[in-house]
Amino acid sequence: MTTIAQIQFFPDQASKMAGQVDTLLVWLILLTGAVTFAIAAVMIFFLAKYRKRAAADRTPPKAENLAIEVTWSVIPFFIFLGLFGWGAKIYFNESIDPKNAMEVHVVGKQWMWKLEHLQGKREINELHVPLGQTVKLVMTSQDVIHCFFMPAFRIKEDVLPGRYTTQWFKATKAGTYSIFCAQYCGTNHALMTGQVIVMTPTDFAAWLKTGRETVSVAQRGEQLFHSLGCSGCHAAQAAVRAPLLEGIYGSQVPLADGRIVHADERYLRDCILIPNTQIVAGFDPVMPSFQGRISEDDLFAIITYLKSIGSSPPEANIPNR
Ligand code: HEC
Ligand SMILES: [Cu+2]
Repeated sequence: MTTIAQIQFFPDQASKMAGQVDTLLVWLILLTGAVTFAIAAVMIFFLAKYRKRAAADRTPPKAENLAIEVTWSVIPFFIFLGLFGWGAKIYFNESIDPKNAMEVHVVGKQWMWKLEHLQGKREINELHVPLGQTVKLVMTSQDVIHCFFMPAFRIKEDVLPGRYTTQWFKATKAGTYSIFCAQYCGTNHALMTGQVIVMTPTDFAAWLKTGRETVSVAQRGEQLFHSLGCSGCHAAQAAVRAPLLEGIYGSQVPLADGRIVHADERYLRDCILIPNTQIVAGFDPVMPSFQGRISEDDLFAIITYLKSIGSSPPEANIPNR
């Protein structure tokens, strides 16, 4: 149970980003607070000065003072525009796709978080991560809208059915921090919590080896790629003319309708579930939809496999076993 003494004014700061967000927030509170108090002070002053019984001079002033009016408009304008710029900078920094990140898959469902590391290790309501390593979460929901919220890293992002959303963080302090679902998602929403456990890289490597033996997500994806029949069309020697998928991730794909799209996780997902919405230029729309035939876990695995086959030639892609 949380006691009064444990309630913190600010949650732990477990990343650099957390400090940046807090500094901005403190400045925002100070500035808006200063404006609020200044206006209140002037109001109270005039209330007292011109109260009914006071013998104050009540003739309306004749002069308008342009200089004062311009000053009190322009200075706050630039101050608050500056705050906006500062906030936007942090926001964009949080929104970019991080480089060299360790990826973790997150599936929200009523009422738990299912997480999977690329090595194949799975967790429920717990996320183990190494200290000092950028972690990218690729998230989706199996049912309703959830929201993956980790206050100690000041990040929060909706987790939506039928779509991938991402967020990233880099822990700078070992420890155990809370995970919440921050979007009301039904009866047990309040119980949809978990923990991030930040460990030293060595401890993390040891932790990954615990539990039962797992195949990597990419390997599982490769097996699915064959068992679901994708390779029947997408292999180099296939009878159907379909695009080769080596190096597809991160590339620019020209579509039949003239658009050029960036092949990210979202694009690959849509190609598999709703292929008719984006036909690759120069190919016939013969790919069947796999909607309803593939679980979110398996879809993640196939996409991870497609990402892993990079831009190298196909024969170099036999994963080490
Ligand atoms: C019947 C043959 C066929 C099967 C089976 C098939 N595809 Fe396709 N796929 C195609 C064709 C043809 C295209 C190009 C036209 C289009 O975009 O729909 C395509 C396009 C794609 C694209 C977009 C490629 C690009 O260059 O942007 C991806 C990704 C993809 N398929 C993945 C898969 C996966 C994963 C599976 C298995 C779950 C699969 N396909 C099964 C025929 C097939
Ligand atoms: Cu939820």
